[in-house]
Amino acid sequence: MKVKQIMVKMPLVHPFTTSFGTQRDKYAILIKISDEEGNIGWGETPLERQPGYCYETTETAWYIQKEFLIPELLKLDTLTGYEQLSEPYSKIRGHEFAKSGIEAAINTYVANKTGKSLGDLYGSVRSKVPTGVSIGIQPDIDKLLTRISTFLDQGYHRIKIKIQPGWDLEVLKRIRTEFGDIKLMVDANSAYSLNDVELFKAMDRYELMMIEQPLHYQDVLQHKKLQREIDTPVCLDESIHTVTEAIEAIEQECAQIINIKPGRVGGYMNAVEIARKLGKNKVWCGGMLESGINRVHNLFLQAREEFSIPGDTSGSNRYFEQDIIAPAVKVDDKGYITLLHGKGLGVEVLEDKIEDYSIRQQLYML
Ligand code: OSB
Ligand code: MG
Repeated sequence: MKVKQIMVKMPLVHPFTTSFGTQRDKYAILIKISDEEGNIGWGETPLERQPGYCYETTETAWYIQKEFLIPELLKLDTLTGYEQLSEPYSKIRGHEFAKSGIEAAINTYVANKTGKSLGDLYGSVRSKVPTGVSIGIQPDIDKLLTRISTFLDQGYHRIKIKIQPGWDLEVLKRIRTEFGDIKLMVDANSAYSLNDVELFKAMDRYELMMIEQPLHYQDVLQHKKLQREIDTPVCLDESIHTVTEAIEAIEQECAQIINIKPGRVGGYMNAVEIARKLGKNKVWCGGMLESGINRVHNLFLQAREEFSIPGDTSGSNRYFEQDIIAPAVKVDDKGYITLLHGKGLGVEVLEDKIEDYSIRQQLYML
């Protein structure tokens, strides 16, 4: 068995600004597993260069995979599933995104080898999924309104805008005036505190689907205090890293909804478990500006029945001039993405395009 780590840098067609910074390129680690019989599997660890969204970065994940995760994988004689690694990986604390890239590659490898679609592994039941778009902070409100209008014209089912102090109530007022009762939500990426309760109360009038991660990235309990004060559902993103944390946050009424990012919760099987345990209307699938590889994984996850809320998985062209899969992910004019239930990923991985984006590669074998 061979394992390849590939660091890619993919230029974004539009800069993506959140309360923690601006990204102009998508960095990710691609993982390719291959064996002597020619079976292969692709996965991705989508992260950033800076520890802005979370403490993991592309470099910490590269290191954790190289030093700890890949050596354990190479010890296996035959690879049959990620559960073979749960014991050794449980001794490596945190680093969920690093683990999830390996997991995604193993899932694709196992699907390919057994002639199944990834959808069979993830329990997909739908052939197409409704989708939304996450729009970063723009230089001014008019630019934001233009962008929203473009995405609505393209069919997207719901609009998520990033907010931060000074870019919140006034922006929402303008959006409601311009676009009426579109499906709308906000993501604060932890830019506020409990001192801002009045501001969130004032947000209730805009009938948002939810407010994502308003408070500190490590906090859960203060979100409960906020949720008690407002009608709009609170959704947690940054604060949730495990299946248990997701279940507890909902049970303890700290939030009403969890944004499941498979990478943030240690992989797709954990994501499936959270969805199974919480059920419909409590979960949806977020994104990390993934390349086509994990974009397809995310789509198969969302084809499960629990994912009734449109996710952040937009079409490839919303992020990249040229994606690394063919066909690229496409949103139809009704805002749906149709899944391709072939073997494994169900799409072709364009290795020549990956070479164009590659900035570093390392091959491992015993
Ligand atoms: O908070 O959901 C987030 C992108 C990078 C880091 C954090 C977040 C996001 C997004 C974009 O909102 C989701 C996507 O389009 O993939
Ligand atoms: Mg978020």
